[in-house]
Amino acid sequence: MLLFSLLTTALGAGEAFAVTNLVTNPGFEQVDANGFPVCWEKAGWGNGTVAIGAVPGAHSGSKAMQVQVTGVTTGDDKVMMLENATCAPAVTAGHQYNLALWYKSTTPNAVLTTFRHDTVKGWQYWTDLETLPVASAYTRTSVLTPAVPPNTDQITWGVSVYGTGSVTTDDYTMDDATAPSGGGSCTAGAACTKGSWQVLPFLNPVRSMHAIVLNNGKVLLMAGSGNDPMAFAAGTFSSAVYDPAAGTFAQIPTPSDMFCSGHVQLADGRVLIMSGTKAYPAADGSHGYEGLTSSYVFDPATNTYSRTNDLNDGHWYPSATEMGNGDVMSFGGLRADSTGSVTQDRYSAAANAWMPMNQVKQTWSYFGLYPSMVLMQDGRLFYTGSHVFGNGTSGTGASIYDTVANTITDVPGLQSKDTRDQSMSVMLPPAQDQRVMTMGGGNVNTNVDAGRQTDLIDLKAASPSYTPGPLLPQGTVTGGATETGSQGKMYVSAVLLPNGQVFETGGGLHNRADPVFEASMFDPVSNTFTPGMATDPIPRTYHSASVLLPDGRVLSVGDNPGNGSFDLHLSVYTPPYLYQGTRPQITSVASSMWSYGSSQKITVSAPIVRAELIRPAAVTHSSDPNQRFVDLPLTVNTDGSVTLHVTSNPNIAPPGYYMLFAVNANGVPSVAQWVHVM
Ligand SMILES: [Cu+2]
Repeated sequence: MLLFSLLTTALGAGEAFAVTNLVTNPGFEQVDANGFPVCWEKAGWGNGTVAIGAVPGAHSGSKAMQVQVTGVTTGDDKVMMLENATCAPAVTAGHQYNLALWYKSTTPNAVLTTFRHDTVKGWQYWTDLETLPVASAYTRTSVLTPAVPPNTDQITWGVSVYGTGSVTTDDYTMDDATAPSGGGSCTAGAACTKGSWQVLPFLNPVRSMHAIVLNNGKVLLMAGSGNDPMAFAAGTFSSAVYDPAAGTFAQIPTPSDMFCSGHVQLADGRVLIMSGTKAYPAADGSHGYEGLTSSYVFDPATNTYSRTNDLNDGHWYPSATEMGNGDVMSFGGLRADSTGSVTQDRYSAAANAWMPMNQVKQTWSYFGLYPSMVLMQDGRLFYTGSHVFGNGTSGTGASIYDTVANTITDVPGLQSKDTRDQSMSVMLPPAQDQRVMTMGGGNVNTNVDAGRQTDLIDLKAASPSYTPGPLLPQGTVTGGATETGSQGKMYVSAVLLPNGQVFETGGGLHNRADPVFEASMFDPVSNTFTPGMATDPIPRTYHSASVLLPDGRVLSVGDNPGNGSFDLHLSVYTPPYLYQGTRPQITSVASSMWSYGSSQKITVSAPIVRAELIRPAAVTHSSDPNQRFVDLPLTVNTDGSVTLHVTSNPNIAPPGYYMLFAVNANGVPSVAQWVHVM
């Protein structure tokens, strides 16, 4: 099979360009175990008798595809590209496409038909483009589509036969007529460099402050009582699973108040949830928020929670970090009596249970609320200094915990440790480089202006220390005023993108007030921000979250200002890379079970220059210490397939499900495929 199939089309006055063919397996040469061409499907309805499959007598190569129909009086039978994220050609709304194929036909009742994938409504019929005249010898037909309708990200097409006869087709081609240079010539105006936001036409059914991307591409939105004392008093706890592909929600029975719990995906793809709210503060001031000791596992396969054994201590606002062996360590938060927890809890992957107190090493140190604890390549944990509610911890405000020696060592260099409340820390791409960045932050108690400071650290250094990074770009606040001086943001969202950049969005200037409308891209290679990305029209301050979707876009949810309301709008950011020409597609993954140190073979629709694994988000309160981008060094084989080299270090890529992206030279990523690293 010709993987990087290029077709030369005459454009204009004899000018020839090499144009990328968007069709996967365009000549049917690649077949599955049953001999049926991969990335193609039989479709249709009605009463005819039909035979559809690969046949010899190809226009080129050894296989063609034939539809042979007898006795049809109602309905049709089709040969079409498979309607899935991998096989269906990706398109850009507003663009037109040249579709062409070779065919022979004995029936006048055959048309070239198209279907489109609506980002809200799913797959649906688009239009019939052309009737194919009867032809006894191979004939080429070519047609230009209308402009692709809004909200369309993929199309499929093929031949539909609605009368008796046979049609044989081969050598399909499709290219973007709007961007004939095949990438780099963006026609989407400002979106070409800034990206664009879409506020979805439906609302989040729950007041969720927790967003967890599941290994089926859906998003678990957990609210619990949703920071609503009335819901807590009524025992009304909620969560929902959002399906970005269908634009639908499933409401999930929620057995406990998971508001302000901790969460992380386990190695098997289930989500471990720990603690939550035992009590809101008492009206008489006799106690503050109290943390549950209960813990649950959410199973994406059944959309159900099941209870585990209890934690050794309450942890309201805990951290949760998956370790290289699949265990989960949890620190900080508030106990059942509302005081700070100094108990380290550890969930054993082998036992599928929280370990008894006497089996977990203890330092009896208080790491605060939602302390961001990042797993280092040597198995130690880096407390970045990102936390929630007030000042940083004593000392330098950042530290390294050696889980084996059971020692805590202060890390120097974090700027303004007491105004990093609801800053966000991310391990920068690639995880192999072991660099962490901490962005922004404020202080809900002093309520000073949130800051612009960022800090960078190289955890591979013998004695890691933070160094100041570039200042966060400034945006506008309430009323459209431009930020000045040292004004920045807390409630920062930082999302690792498949092109290796970090998208920074949302936030606010003060405690549950004054949303900042600003978004930027951070490039870990040049250590610079590109300011001026399109801004989310919805404020995203306290209890907001942003996550990378498997399609390469970013979903933002939540906002819980000081008046107690909760913004239920969802918005989706389309980064500039999705306007830079056609997307490469991962057309096959030899195995979806990946072991450490292995080599993995994939095929792609067009040349790629980079591939990586991105761990799905599990974010709340600007805290997702497990977020990481694991580079996959690649080899392009002589047959055009690509071999990816998987890290041998589970501390670089803790076990679990990852989104596999392939990226072309324009920085355009594929849609992700899920792989299971064990
Ligand atoms: Cu909160």
